[in-house]
Amino acid sequence: MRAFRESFARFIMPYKFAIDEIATKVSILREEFSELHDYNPIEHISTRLKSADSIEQKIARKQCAPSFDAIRESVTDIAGVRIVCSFVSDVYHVFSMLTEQEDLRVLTVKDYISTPKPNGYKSLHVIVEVPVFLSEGSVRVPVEVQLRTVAMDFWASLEHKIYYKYDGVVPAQLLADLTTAAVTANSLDVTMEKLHQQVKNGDADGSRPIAV
Ligand code: 0O2
Repeated sequence: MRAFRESFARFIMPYKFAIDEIATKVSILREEFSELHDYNPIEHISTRLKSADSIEQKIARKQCAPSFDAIRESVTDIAGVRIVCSFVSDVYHVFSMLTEQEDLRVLTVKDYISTPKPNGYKSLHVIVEVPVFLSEGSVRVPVEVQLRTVAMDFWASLEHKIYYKYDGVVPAQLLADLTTAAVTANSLDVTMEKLHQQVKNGDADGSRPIAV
């Protein structure tokens, strides 16, 4: 058991460092925007390292062999970073600024904003591979970056809590209400984006625009 724990710690460590690398990149963008521009597209960022239990559930679902090599190959969201932006346009802007960085390699992109999940879930997911420099050389580590607006994040965190509370078997009425809430969140995003563009372009009342 002790040997397994040590192997697991060695396995998980690069994922933690990869999260640190991405979090630093996002912090740099955020700070640069704060210093040089009068507007910041990033509201907040959070990170999570998948727990051993959660990895176990995922490999069971994916029918992946329980070896570290197989897990490394097929579970690409052990390291997770979530970036929450004010507006939908910011989500795509931050996505471009991040994925255009030369040391990152984009493995997959899932755009649940342009194509939401049937339950209403919206978010832009990208798996990027980041180099991590260890004492014995460098390794490339996948990180799942989720980018979404404040409204999408609000909806997704409540939906996540409800899903866990009911252990995945959510009553039909609650599911229907959640879908309605997703439509409302989307309509808020559309309105906020319109207001943001109006203020940015200075066509709200003809006065000099300030950053919002
Ligand atoms: P947790 O607790 O966040 O770690 P794949 O990894 O591509 O084989 P998967 O996992 O279906 O398959 O990939 P996908 O669709 O990109 O989803 C990965 C993560 O997105 C999930 O991780 C959630 O964080 C989030 N997500 C996806 N769908 C939903 C949804 O309907 N509601 C909410 N609230 N979040 C969602 P985990 O591992 O499931 O969970």
